Parts: sequence; structure tokens; C-alpha cells
Amino acid sequence: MARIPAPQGLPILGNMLQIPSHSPVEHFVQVASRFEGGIFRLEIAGRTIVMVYDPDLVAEVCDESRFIKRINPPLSIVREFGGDGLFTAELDEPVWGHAHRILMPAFSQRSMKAYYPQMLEVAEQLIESWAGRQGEDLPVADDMTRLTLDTISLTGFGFPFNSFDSPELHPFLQAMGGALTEAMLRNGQLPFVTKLRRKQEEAYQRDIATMQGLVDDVIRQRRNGAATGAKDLLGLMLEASDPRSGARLSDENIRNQVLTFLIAGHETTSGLLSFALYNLLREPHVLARAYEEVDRLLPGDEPPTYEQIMKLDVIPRILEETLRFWSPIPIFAVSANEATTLGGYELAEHQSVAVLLPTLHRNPKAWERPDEFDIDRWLPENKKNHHPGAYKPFGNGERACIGRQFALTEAKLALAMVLRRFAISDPNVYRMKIKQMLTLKPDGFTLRVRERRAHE
Ligand code: MNH
Repeated sequence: MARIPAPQGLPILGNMLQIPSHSPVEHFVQVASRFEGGIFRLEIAGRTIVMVYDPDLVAEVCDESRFIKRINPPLSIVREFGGDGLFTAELDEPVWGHAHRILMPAFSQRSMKAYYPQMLEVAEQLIESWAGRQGEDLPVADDMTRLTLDTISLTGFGFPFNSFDSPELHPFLQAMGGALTEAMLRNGQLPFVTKLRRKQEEAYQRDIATMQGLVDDVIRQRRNGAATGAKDLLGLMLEASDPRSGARLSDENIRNQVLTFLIAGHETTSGLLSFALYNLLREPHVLARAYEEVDRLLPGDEPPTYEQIMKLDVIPRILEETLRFWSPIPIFAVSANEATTLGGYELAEHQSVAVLLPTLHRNPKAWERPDEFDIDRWLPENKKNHHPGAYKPFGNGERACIGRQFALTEAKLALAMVLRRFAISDPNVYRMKIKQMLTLKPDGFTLRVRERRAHE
């Protein structure tokens, strides 16, 4: 049987030196454009990585009886700080099941209604902050990060960051950016090189300590009874037991979950909102439809209710199409449970297969006019015709994103409130430049706002 096609590499190092350390995904997308079969292989110092972006092949690797998520690089590196939190736990570690079953109810759509008042409170802080900075270049990704970090920490842990009160980003974010970038760099390094980089190792350990210090503050504050909210994520983790086994989460595991949620619970949603605003500035027709929708469904100046936000239709489709165009998590990986074949090629047992979302999400085999931002793809009558392997921004199966409803509720609310109040513009004509720290964001993107109508 033929081997999976691969770009020419060097002996021993393979394709390693071809991968730019600060923008690996951009490189993978370029390589993918040369391998039209929807699958290719990279050899990285003895490690074989298979990338897929053909929708039929993606549908195959999404069959959980054949492929499951395993904690390989780079997730095994992220595990150095995520520990056995949900994102970086093995499926067969008992604690994954305990935490999954304890926390799932807290992420149902019904629970979103309970978080709504805090989501609204933070969204109003964004609006007030922008109202006071009309005509200035607003740092979109930073302000979306303030919004999403404050939202997860307030709703999940009763912990107010109050990020909009400060012109500097919280030290937690600096540390997180450092640690995620370092994890990505280490993923492309030989282990002996990582060992030699003493200064980077020190900075990495300092960043991890900074993040863990904050987590300890969050938990200590709850234990001291300073914050109420027994029904939030932290309350559940401290009180609830696994309905199946009766097991409780250990203190160590709760620390890992809190850190996991502080990172996973904001970084991606911030990227989604930033990319959505970018797309709207480039698609005046879609922007006009969004203004029309918020004026129709959220008239007046009253804070929108949860029920009003749930009636939005154009805004959610903008978010879905944005996640197709720019998935904040550009790759997720699974491993073959046993030796198998994929697309006529042999895969060894435990071979890791990575789904390359930017290429999958624009694959002409699955999408008509793939490079067009078209929110009507997400009308129910069109959605039902989508290829089952064509769209995976939240990953797959049991290991798919637990925070999907949370992210979408928060993002709908924030986008609707921004567009109800402000006309957005981009006089600097931003050109997309992706910053990758494992996840993707637009780097250096600014926009300006002015009030759409007079407020008394
Ligand atoms: Mn989220 C897993 C994307 C928002 C918490 N998330 C995943 C995965 C993807 C993903 C992809 C699967 C990764 C993998 O297979 O290795 N997540 C997103 C995107 C957004 C997002 C695109 C926003 C947009 N995620 C959120 C939010 C939270 C969250 C918000 C929490 C409040 N995500 C998680 C957790 C996991 C996860 C926890 C791991 C779930 C598990 O494996 O049990």
C-alpha cells in the first residue's frame, strides 16, 4: 500500500526545520494547498504527523469507535500546567469522567440563563469603556480578551478581574500568552534543544507559577467565604460528586480545572469576537443586516433580556460563519485505536491524525464558494445539506468543547450590544495578520466606534 504523501524532508530531522516556529499553522495550510488529496504526512524528528482536511476523511477520523483524543504533543506540553483538567486529561483517566459528568449540567443551555446577569454585567463594562473612547483606535483583541476573561471568571468562580478598569492587561494574561507560545515552540523543538534553553525554561516556570498563584487566590477567596455562588462552576466542583461513581474531585484536580477554564474559557471566544468584527468591517451588507436585526429585536436602551438574545438569528449566523473562516483553535488531533486504513493508506496503531480546520473549512469539496463570507449557509434549510465532516470548530464527540453554549451565548450578547450602540469603522484599513499562541487571533487589529443614536 502507498505511503501517505509528504513534502521532501531531511534525513533524521525530516520536515522539522521547514516549520516556522511562530506560525506553524500558516505553514501547514500552505503545504496542504499542494496536496490535493486532503491528506499529507510530516516527519518531525522521528514523529509522524498525519494531517487531514478532506471532509470524507475527517468524517472517518470523527468515528469515535476508531479514533479518540490522546494527550500527545502539543497537548502533553500544555498538560504541564493544565494537569488532569478536562482539556488535557486522557479519556481513560477516571478523573476525566468524574469531572465531565459533574460539570456537563453546568454547561447546558438552561444554565446559560443562570449566568446571563453576570455576562450582561461584563458586556455593559465593554460598552461603557468604548463609549468613553469614541474616535480612538480600540485594540480589539485586547478588549475582547478583557470581556471574555472577566466573563468566565465572574460567572464560573465569582472572581472579578475588573479588566476594563485598567489600561494594562492582567499579569495572568501575560503569563498565559508566554506559556502557550512556549508550548507551541517546544512542540517544534528537539528535547535536547528545549533543555538547553535555560532562560526560556525559567520564564516558562515563572509563567506557570503566576497562573497557579492566581488560581490559588480564586479558590482561597471562595473558601474564605468572600464570594457566594455555590451553584457556579467552582461551587459545583467543591460540592458535587460524580453521579455514576460518587467520586469527588480532589483539591489538586480542582486547581487544574480552574486554570483550564480560565484559559480555555476565554482565549478562543476572544478570538471569535475579534474575527467576527473583522469580518463585519469587510462585509458591509452583512453589517447592515446585523444593525437591522439589533434595531428590530433589541429596541430602546434597556439591557437586553436573555430571551431577546435567544431570538437573534443574523448574529448567530455571523458567528457560525466566522468560526468557519477563522477557527480560533485551528487544529485538533485524535489517535487510531488500532492499526487501520484511511483514504487507502495504512495507519499504525496509535498514529496521531490532526484535523486541519482552516483548510477543511474552505475545502471546495464541502463548501460552495468557500472563500465567500456567506451567513446564509447557516439557514436551517442549507445547514441540513452540509457534509458531516465539513465543520468542526468545536472539535468532536465526547471530547468536543464543553463550553460551546457558553461561548456562543456570551459572544451573541456582546456583539449585539456593540452593534446596537455603535457604528464600527476601520479607517486604518487593517490587513489580517494572524498571531498564533496555539490559538489564533488577529494581531494589531484596531477599530473605531461612534454612537449610532443620541443617548440622553
Ligand atoms: Mn472549548 C475543548 C474550541 C470556548 C472549555 N474547545 C475544545 C475543543 C475545541 C474547542 C476545538 C476540543 C480540543 C481537542 O479536541 O483537543 N472552545 C472552542 C472554541 C471556543 C471555545 C472555538 C469559542 C468560540 N471552551 C470554550 C469556553 C469554555 C471552553 C467558553 C469554557 C467555559 N473547551 C473547553 C474545555 C474543553 C474544550 C473544558 C475540553 C473538553 C473535554 O475534553 O472534556
